Amino acid sequence: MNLEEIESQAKQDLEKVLNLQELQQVKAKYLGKKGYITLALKEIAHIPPEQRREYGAKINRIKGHLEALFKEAEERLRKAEIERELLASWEELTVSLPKHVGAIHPISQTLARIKEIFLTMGFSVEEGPEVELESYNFDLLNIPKEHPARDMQDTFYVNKEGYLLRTHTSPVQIRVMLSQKPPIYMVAPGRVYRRDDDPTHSPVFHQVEGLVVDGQANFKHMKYTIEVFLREFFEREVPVRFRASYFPFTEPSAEVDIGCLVCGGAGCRVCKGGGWLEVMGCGMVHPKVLENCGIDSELYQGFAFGMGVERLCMLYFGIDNIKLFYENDLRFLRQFRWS
Ligand code: 2U9
Repeated sequence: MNLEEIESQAKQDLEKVLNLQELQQVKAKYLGKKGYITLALKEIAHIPPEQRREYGAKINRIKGHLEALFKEAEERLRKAEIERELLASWEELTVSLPKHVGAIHPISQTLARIKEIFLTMGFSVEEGPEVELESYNFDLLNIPKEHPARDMQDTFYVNKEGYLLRTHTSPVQIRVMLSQKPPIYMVAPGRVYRRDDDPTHSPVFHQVEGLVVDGQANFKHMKYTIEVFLREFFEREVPVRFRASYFPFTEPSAEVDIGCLVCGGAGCRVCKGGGWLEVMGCGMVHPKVLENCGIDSELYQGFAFGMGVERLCMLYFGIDNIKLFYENDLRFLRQFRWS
C-alpha cells in the first residue's frame, strides 16, 4: 500500500470500530510497533536522498492526522462506555429499591403548603433558633415577668441563665425587626416547646406566625390577608369570623374562627355544637413591641398572626387524634402521600 492507501484504509477501519478494544487493535495495525505507519517510517532509509524530505514530511502529516483521529475516537468511545456503565448501574439501583418507601409526614406537608401560600403572597420565610433568649421570647414582646406564660409550668428553661426553649416563634419576628428596616412581610414557621402533655397537647408542636410592618398596615389588611390564606389553605370559600381577644403583644387582638368544615355551621361533634372552629389568632402589633425593636410607632404600624400547624393539619386531613403524629406508623402516614 502506498501512503494515501494506508491513510484511507485507516479511516475506513476506524469508521467500523465499535468499542475501545477494537480501537486498540486498529491503532496497533497502523501506529503500533509493526504498524503500517511505523514500517513506512522505517522505509525512509531506502528512499533516494532527494525524495526523503518530501516523503518524511508526508508521512509525518499522515501520522499526525491519524493520531488525532484515534485520539478523538478514543475520547468518544470512552465517554460512551461510561454512559453505558452508568445506565447499567442505574438500572440495578432501580431494581433494588426497597418495596416499602416512606411518606412525607402530614405535618411537613402542612408546613410546606402554608409556606407556599405566603410565599405566593410576597412574604419571606424566616427561621430562628429553638434555644432562645428569654428577652426575645418574652420581654421584648411585652410579656411581663409575672405573666403566667413564663411560669415554670409552661416554659422549658435551659441550664444557661437567660435562655429557654422558645414557647412560640415570635422571637424570630423580634430578630427580623431588630436587624431589618420596614417594610417587613414575613412568616416564621417552626417547632416550639411548652410544658404541657395531655391527650390534646404535646410538649413539642409547630407554629407558623406572620408579621407585617409597613407605614399604613391596618386591621383591614390583616383581615384580608388571613381570609385569603384560609381560602387557599382549605381550598374552598370558608366563612371567617374575627372575635375580640387579648394577647400582650398585639392591641387590638382577635381570634379567628372558620365555619365548621364538617357540618357547615349546623353544629356537630367536631365543632362541639357551636358551628365554628378556632383556627388562629391575630392582632395589630403593640406599639411598645415596635418601639422595643427600634421601630418608630408613629411612622409604622404592624399586624401579626399565629397558627398551630397540628390543628390546621388535623382539620385539613380530618385527623382526630394528635397521638397519630408521633407514632410514625406507615399505615397512617401513607394515607397522606404526596406525589
Ligand atoms: C411579634 C408581634 C406580634 C403573633 C401572634 C397569635 C396572635 C396567636 C397562637 C395561635 C395558636 C399560638 O399555636 S398557638 O397556640 N398565636 O394567637 N400569635 S398574634 O404575634 C406577634 C408575634 C411577634 C413581634
